[in-house]
Amino acid sequence: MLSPIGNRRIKAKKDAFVKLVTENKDKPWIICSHDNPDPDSIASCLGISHILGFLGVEDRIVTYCGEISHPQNRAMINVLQLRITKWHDIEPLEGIFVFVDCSFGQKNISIKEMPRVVIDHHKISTTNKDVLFMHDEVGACSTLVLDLALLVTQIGTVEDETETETETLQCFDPDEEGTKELATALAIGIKTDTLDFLNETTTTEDFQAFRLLGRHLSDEKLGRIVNYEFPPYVLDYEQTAWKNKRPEFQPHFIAGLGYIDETKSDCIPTIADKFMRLQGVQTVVVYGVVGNSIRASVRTSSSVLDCQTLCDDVFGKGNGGAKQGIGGARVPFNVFSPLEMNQEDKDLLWSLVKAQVEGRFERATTK
Ligand SMILES: [Mn+2]
Repeated sequence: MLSPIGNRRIKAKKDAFVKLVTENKDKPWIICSHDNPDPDSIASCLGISHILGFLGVEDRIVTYCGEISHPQNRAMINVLQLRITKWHDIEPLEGIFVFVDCSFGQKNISIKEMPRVVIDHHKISTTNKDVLFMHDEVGACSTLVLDLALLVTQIGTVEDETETETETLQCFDPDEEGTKELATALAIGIKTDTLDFLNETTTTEDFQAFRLLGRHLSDEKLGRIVNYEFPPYVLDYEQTAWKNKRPEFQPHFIAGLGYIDETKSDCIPTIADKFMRLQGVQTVVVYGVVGNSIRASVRTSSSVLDCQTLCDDVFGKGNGGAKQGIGGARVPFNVFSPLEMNQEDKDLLWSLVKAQVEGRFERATTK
């Protein structure tokens, strides 16, 4: 048997979780990610589904709202052949809801059902006595889910010709089919949510979990996901960004991409990350108009610029968030929807957006 990671809070709630599942194993279980799932929430949902299956729940579904648009996340789903269904595509379901990598009453989950279980690693402000919270502030939800999978065991029987023996089966079993894929998913969840272990929320438990997973994952599949293929439009937009750059702001970099289709909006963070690697660049803002709002990715490694302040200064307080030099913003146009404008008005709007954003950026970086 593999040793658990040793998170005390997960251990303390394990029995209550197993009891709840066992008592309700004949009901449907609905495992919900936050909106726009990331690798950590996808892997954690998959892990919870695996644990429920081990405990005898047959009817279970993993679901989400929003989009899975980042090419790496799509690669993860394809390479590992994960089954995850859009909330809108499933029949209205009655059953037991589990919220994963998020809690209820938050902006980042559009599913409004009340969960019976919450498993999360973010700060949680809401509580409810009817909800089983499995929570601790570690670097990734995947770390907590792996620990739970290592803690959950069952007595099974093995038969041979002469006798029946009982043995303890562990939910996370490297010899079981599908464990390699689960281990690969959880490893990517930890790797991305901790920003390769550089994020200040990273704990020793995240390292420990990753080390254990490293022994049981598929190297080949991990490689295909880490070095994911990206769609050609990323290069098109990269070219636009390069052409629209404002060299006079060096070492700060800003580029507008114009109007971007919702399904291609992942190119904004992808390009921002790439341009941060440019020699001499300290700050990057890449922005465009997606649907009914301006969307931006903000990055800085500058010792004098604070990423949150930069987001606030350029895009307005309350329209963006940042931590650890990585941020983003979304500024809605409200009733003035570019989607309903003619080309002339759209062109006018874009030049206005560009002048405002870049003017504010100049003031924010030179103050
Ligand atoms: Mn997470």
